[in-house]
Amino acid sequence: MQITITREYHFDKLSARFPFLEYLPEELRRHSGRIFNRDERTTEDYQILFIGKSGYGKSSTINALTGHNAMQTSDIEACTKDAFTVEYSLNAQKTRYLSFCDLPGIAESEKTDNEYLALYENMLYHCFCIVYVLRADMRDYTRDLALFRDKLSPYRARIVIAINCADKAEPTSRESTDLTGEQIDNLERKRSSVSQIFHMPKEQVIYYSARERINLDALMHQIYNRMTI
Ligand SMILES: Nc1nc2c(ncn2[C@@H]2O[C@H](COP(=O)(O)OP(=O)(O)OP(=O)(O)O)[C@@H](O)[C@H]2O)c(=O)[nH]1
Ligand SMILES: [Mg+2]
Repeated sequence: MQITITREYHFDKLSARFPFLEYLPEELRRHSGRIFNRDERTTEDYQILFIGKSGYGKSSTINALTGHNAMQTSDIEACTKDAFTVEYSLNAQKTRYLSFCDLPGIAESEKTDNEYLALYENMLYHCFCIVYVLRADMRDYTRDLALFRDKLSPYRARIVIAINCADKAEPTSRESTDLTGEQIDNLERKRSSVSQIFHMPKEQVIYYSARERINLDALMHQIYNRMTI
């Protein structure tokens, strides 16, 4: 499996969307990134990995955060089969990059899981943040908990548990795309229960909707916090 760079932009494009990221390039200077060979250059990459079950919205989340439909998504079948990135150059010399890395989903089949988990392991070690995607309308965490136990436990401080599909939280409303007070109450309860079940601090659990562009600031803010610990 290889990493394909789908899009490349200057970091200004991202900080225009999320102004609180302004000092991220400076703060990341304290750390060395992953050495990456691209074309004839060697660069330092600061990688954010998106992990979770197939169809939970990893690719949609990268599209929502970056504001570009760079990643393919699918309503029907397992979609992402390789590692794909959207990258932001952090300096004028283009030697340092912030990278949003989309990975294939787990729990599609045992065969693909074995293949993908080997890929994850290789990438986890070097990454700066793991966005672990769950869904607001799902509550079977068996596979996710096994992955946390077997592969992710050394990286807990770097993880954001991202509860996607907040628009599908009950009671759903057809009238508006804004969340109702009752939905927000239920999403807050979900945050607390996920935080307990996964033994993660509540601040590292965020709900949002990639489709309806709800709460993306909170998600990006928590990614920023995890990258700069
Ligand atoms: N209602 C709702 N649907 C969403 C949201 N985010 C993603 N989806 C839908 O969920 C489906 C799967 O999304 P993808 O982004 O392809 O999921 P993925 O996790 O990348 O899937 P794999 O590549 O197979 O691992 C698509 O039909 C999306 O439109 C959301 O916030 N709300
Ligand atoms: Mg995908």
